[in-house]
Amino acid sequence: MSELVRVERVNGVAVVAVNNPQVNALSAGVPEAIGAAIAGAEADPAVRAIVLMGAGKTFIAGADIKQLEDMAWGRGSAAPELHGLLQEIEDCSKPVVMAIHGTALGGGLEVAMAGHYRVAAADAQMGQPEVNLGIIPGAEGTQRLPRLVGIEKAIEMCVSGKPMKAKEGLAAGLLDALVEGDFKQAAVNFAEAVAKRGGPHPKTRGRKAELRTSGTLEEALAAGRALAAKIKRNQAAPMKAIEAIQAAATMPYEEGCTRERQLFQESVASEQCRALIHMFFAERAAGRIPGVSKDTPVLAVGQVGIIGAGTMGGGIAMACANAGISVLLKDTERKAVDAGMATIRKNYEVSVQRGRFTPEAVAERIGRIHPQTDYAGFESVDLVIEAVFENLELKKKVFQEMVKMAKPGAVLASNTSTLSIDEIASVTPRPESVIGMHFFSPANVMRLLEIVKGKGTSAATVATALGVAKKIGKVGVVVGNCEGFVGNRMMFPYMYEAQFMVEEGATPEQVDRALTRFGWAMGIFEVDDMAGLDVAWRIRKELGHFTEPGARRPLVADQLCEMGRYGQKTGRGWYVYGEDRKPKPDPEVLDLIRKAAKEADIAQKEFREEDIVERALYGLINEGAKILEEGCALRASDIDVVYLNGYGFPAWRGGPMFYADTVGLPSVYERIRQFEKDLGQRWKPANLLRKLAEERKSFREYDAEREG
Ligand code: 3H9
Repeated sequence: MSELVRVERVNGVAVVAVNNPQVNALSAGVPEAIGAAIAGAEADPAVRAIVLMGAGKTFIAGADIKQLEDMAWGRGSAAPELHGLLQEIEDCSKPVVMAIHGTALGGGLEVAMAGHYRVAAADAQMGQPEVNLGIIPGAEGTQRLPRLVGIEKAIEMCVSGKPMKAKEGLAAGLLDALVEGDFKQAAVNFAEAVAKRGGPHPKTRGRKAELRTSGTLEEALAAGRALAAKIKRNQAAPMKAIEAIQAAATMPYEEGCTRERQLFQESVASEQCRALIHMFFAERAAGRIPGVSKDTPVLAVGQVGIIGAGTMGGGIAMACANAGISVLLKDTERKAVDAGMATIRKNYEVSVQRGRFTPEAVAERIGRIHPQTDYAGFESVDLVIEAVFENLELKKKVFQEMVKMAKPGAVLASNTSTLSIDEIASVTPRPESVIGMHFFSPANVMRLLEIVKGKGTSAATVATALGVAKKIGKVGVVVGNCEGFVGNRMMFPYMYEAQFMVEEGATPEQVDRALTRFGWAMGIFEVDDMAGLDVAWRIRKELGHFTEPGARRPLVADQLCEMGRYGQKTGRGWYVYGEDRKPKPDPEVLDLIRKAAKEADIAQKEFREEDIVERALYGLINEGAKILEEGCALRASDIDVVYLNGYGFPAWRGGPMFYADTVGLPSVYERIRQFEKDLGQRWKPANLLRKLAEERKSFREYDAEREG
């Protein structure tokens, strides 16, 4: 018997444990080994029932995504052929009990649904997350799931990709029991009981009654499509999943499976699938840092000190409290701390209203946050995060205090979005402990955490920051200490090109419409209004943008700030905002733009949507290539992770650098050269972009060569 599956006998029950670390994926050989183990147990007269479970920390987490990636890129691999295996399991003459702990995802849940019974540990989760990879369930998940949980729930699970918790799974009909205590023994006990009770044991594919909806099938499908359009805008796979579920409801089982297979094959061959699989591995690659290994010492952070109870400090406190970390939240004055706590309470109230948390869970979280005006207790925390106003002198002063109060070895982090970590570290005697932890607003919601490594930052400090990121549910991306780090540095050329286009004849809403149609969550003018125009204004001054002789400078943004039009918070910015807080075009702003353009003698022209997208995005991509070339980002894929998780770039386009690859770097480079000729020096192409274009390589190939 292959090592991929271990079989043991507990009384009259054969326990088959899938053993393919790290997550028991259905890699080549695993389905065959499961099939052989089941067949062996069925043939063994001493076996009365079979339990299938996962060895290690989880049940089966799905098909091997490396194999799917090969398929998506046409590299010859095929999806695991599970049809035969699932039928054999379901047709087994002895009861097969699927015992789920950890996660049963994708192909893992599909295997589980072929069993006659399913039991799970209380903290187990089950889901069909294939849409997150741009595909649909390909091993009859769209056919068996609705037969267990009904059409509506199946649509919801396959469209959202979100896993279901065990308790909900039991209520929905996906599970037969939750088990407690010794997991394996409990599953064996269950298997012995069903074997004793005798057959016939239920086959999921034979069920019909659950192919139900609360209204008509058409209504359920329409609701599913509306959900897909809302939460997975522009994505093809969720719509295909609904089509496959429709087949389950309207066709005999085998025909439904054939339809599912066709739709699966279509989705796996798509650009969206390649982009989303790229992002799956990009997020995991971001955690691999040269010089940081499993042996690097990491502080197990159980308590955090946060300095500054404003928007950022409060959001960071909530992110930590949500993850069970206790927080000392300090500000200089009682009024400031009280205001911070009031905002935190208000935010949590909204979560309760939306059903995200129970009032008890909120009380527990708030109880973990301790407001204070002094440094009491800071001597025992492992991590201090400074989140005061974005001003270098102020931050230096706070760091001088922090280093005195914190215990030796504690990590000292700054939430700066633009300032130099090396400058900040220079006022402390231990730069090895200083690091940037740049959260994105709202910090309790946004997944991105830019981890800024200064020149003195130690590997242990980086490892601790990455560990905290994971613990609080963020994607940590380690970046270098360049101006604006990765995200904001790239944002500026993107934002300025948008403003220049407006001066040349486009309107803010036209630009925003083009960008949101491309897939961005929001247009850049709307983003600017949300972040506050004063924020970018201050950074422009601080970083000395446009000081080069002859540099073109946007004409309107400063004027809007001087008029007190800071965006949403003042009700006016690039747009005007009413009660509903929705942006509306403001003729006053258009007049201002046209007047400024006339005075500066800027020629006016018509912009097509594709011109807008190209110019804005190529500004972003060219800066990304410069960042990569300077080593400020370790990989092109890290930049993609930053843009997806912090800036609302569409996941199904795979991030800006991946998008550039799909256009082709030679064309991107040629277009940027043309922009340089037409629009000037600021469009000088990055050397790395030129080099890759000349070698006809992609950013993905660049990353792969460097990873070795
Ligand atoms: C599918 O099943 C299609 C079917 O319908 C059948 C079609 C015929 N394959 O995330 P982590 C690796 S589609 C290969 O850090 P965690 C991962 O890259 C699939 N590798 O751990 C990482 O490697 P490394 C549906 C996988 O504890 C390591 O395992 N299933 C796979 O935070 C640890 O991962 C999914 O979409 C895989 N399936 O989270 C599930 N999964 O250390 C995707 C993980 O070298 N996976 N790896 O970087 C997950 O959601 C999380 O990994 C999981 C564990 C929750 C399981």
